[in-house]
Amino acid sequence: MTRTHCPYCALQCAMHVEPAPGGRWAARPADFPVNRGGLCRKGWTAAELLTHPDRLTAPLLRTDRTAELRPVDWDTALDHVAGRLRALRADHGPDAVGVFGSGGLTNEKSYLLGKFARLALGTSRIDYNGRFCMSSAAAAGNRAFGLDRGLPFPVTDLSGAEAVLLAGANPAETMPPLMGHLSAPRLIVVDPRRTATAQAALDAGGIHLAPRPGTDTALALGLLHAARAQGLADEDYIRARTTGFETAWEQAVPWWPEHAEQVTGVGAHLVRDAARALGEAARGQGAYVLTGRGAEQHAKGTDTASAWINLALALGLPGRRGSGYGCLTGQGNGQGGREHGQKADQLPGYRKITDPAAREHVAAVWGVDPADIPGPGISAYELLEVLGAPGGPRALLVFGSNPAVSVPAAARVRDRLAATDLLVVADFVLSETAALADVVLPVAQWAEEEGTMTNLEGRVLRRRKALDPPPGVRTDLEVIAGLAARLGRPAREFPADAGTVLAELRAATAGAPADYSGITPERLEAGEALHWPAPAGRTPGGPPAPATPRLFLEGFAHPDGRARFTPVAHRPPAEQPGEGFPLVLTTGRTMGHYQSGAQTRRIGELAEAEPGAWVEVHPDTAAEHGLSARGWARLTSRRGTMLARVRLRRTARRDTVFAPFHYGGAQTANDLTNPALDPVSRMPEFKVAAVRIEPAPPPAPETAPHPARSTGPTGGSR
Ligand SMILES: Nc1nc2c(c(=O)[nH]1)N[C@H]1C(S)=C(S)[C@@H](COP(=O)(O)OP(=O)(O)OC[C@H]3O[C@@H](n4cnc5c(=O)[nH]c(N)nc54)[C@H](O)[C@@H]3O)O[C@H]1N2
Ligand SMILES: Nc1nc2c(c(=O)[nH]1)N[C@H]1C(S)=C(S)[C@@H](COP(=O)(O)OP(=O)(O)OC[C@H]3O[C@@H](n4cnc5c(=O)[nH]c(N)nc54)[C@H](O)[C@@H]3O)O[C@H]1N2
Ligand code: SF4
Ligand SMILES: [Mo]
Repeated sequence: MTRTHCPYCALQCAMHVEPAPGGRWAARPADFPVNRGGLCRKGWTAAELLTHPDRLTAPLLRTDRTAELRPVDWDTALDHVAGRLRALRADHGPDAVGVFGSGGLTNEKSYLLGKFARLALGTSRIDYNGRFCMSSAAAAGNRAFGLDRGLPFPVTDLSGAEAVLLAGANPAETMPPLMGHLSAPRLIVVDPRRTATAQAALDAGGIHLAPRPGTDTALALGLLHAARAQGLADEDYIRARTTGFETAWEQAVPWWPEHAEQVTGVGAHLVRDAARALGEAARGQGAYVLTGRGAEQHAKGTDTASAWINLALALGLPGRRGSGYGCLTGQGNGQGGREHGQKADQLPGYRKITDPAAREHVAAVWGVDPADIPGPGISAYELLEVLGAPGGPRALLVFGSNPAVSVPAAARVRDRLAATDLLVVADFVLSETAALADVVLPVAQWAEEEGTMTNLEGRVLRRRKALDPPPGVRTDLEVIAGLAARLGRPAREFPADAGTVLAELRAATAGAPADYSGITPERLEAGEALHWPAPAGRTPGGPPAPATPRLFLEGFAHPDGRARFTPVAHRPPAEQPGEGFPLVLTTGRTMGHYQSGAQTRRIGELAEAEPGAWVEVHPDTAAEHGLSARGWARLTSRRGTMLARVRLRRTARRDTVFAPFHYGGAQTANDLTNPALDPVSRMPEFKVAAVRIEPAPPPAPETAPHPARSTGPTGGSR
């Protein structure tokens, strides 16, 4: 029995992995303050994929895109990749190669991948799927507090609060064990849909605000207006701990609740009630404002996150014990993944790639000249959009993402992936993206490797190896090391051992905002609560310097120690419903599937419970468009179409439909979504697209999202 953490979301529930009958493995919940012995359905079934027949166990290669992928040995695969990369670089320069990483990768992998891109490939073109996830909240957090750590406090703090406002988060489905910490007497859920979370709030006497998608900025301005009008702004805190309130307030002045109602559709009385509940809690037992992807995944996501932060600041929440603002990070290592250099503009430890002192520090650790480190690259969608285009990368290496399903305007992006000269995907199954690749590299899964993950509260955790990977499979670190060696880098620069990489990561982040230098294997092994910054060194004559479970209690990370209000104005979504596209499509998650579904669609119990895409529609809207309950519908936006089964919901907004993005083939919600990008974070507008909907015949079997279509030699059908 090995204690480790779940492979999926940022809660990183603790689990034991142990052998089960028939050569299989099982996951059982373990005690840990975050999950308190609970797991969601995905966690319980996570071990099933370890021995799944779809598991890839040999590299796959084709030298011609019209040919089938064929199994080859590792030397053949890696030699081929390195040879092609060298040739493309020689012909088109180092930026002809792009790298696409993931917030699912361990800290060690994120770090080594960033170093690999900059040193072994010499490319600036690296970015990752966290751009689609955390970037707006991270940008807003940096702006307000001078530092971005999703939750600047442990989740257990939430239990003591009197009110918690969740803006665009549905943890009852996306992080079920978190609900155990959301026992505040006043839970306020902001979501266009009556989600399981919104229902839980209502059942417990809380409030559900259901704005039109894309109008959170107006709603947050309305709440700020209502809170101050009711005398609930914390004027002392504003004076002592912040700057910029007056200009931010000017933006809120016109947003009396009746005005906010016109834009958001949320009744003015509810806006006042919610403002009062939150403001009174702030003066009582404490209050929290938490944002999720519903508020952030917009072409104005950074400003919207700022609007929610402004509300929290006006009520005096951040940097106070028992109150606060936080963003609920999503992927398993969504936090650590955004700190260690796979983001286009970043070096390890949250250092800026444009900062000469940062470049110098990291170059010294890497043993290179600062001038050898390329400058900033371009953001995830922009990187994918120019693949194979003049000046764009001609090759792409993908580690831990399935963009063919998960990026906006996905059909267009699949064309770009097909336009590359070389597509290399490291994965443990033949994802939709791997199926398009020239080379697929089969890698080890979570329970087969060592490493560290940083959960949503900034706590660094050990991922432990419970079993050996199947023969023929390598770890991501071994793959990176193997390629670097073939590109002429000395072996010591790219160690494949996670412990060695962590030691280097600690040195590279020493003194940085996300300082991991005190995160030693011994302290991790002892189960110490290591929330970064965790600087090396000892307290005088005593134990190691403490880590930082709670940030900002003494002051914010700006030089003057004050938090910044950001003046934000409401602006409409990039695309409005209108002629030919009368409805708003918003997208997100359902309990039983994870992200692009590459993993969870292969797990029997989950696939049976949620076999295909569905669309949530109000019965009146369904009648108006000729749809019947459980019948199939075709949704069409300016970018593409999808098929989904109709689910009628009386609680839905009449102007909005919702579909999960967990399916591929003809059921790909992202074929419809809008790649309009936020000007600061470069986050796409996943949460608002104008669509029409009509009845449709069921999808043809070959376009159904394969639960487990076996392709390649190692596949098998279930
Ligand atoms: N089951 C499951 N759990 C997961 C994941 C998964 O794929 N499946 N993924 C993990 C990851 S990476 C992430 S990022 C998190 C995401 O976790 P959440 O943020 O909770 O997930 P979403 O479903 O994307 O979005 C939350 C809600 O936003 C609402 N919403 C849509 N538009 C708007 C809007 O304009 N304003 C507001 N206020 N709300 C809006 C949607 O109706 C949805 O219910 O979940 C993590 N956990
Ligand atoms: N419409 C819509 N689209 C969205 C969103 C939305 O709300 N709506 N949310 C966005 C968000 S928040 C996110 S985070 C993205 C996520 O979307 P993706 O980036 O596609 O994430 P996953 O589906 O988790 O893809 C992970 C892939 O990598 C593999 N994998 C998992 N772990 C590892 C590993 O350690 N190493 C390697 N080499 N491979 C691994 C898995 O098998 C899988 O094929 O989707 C975004 N897309
Ligand atoms: S809530 Fe997240 S970490 Fe916990 S078991 Fe479910 S998927 Fe895993
Ligand atoms: Mo995410």
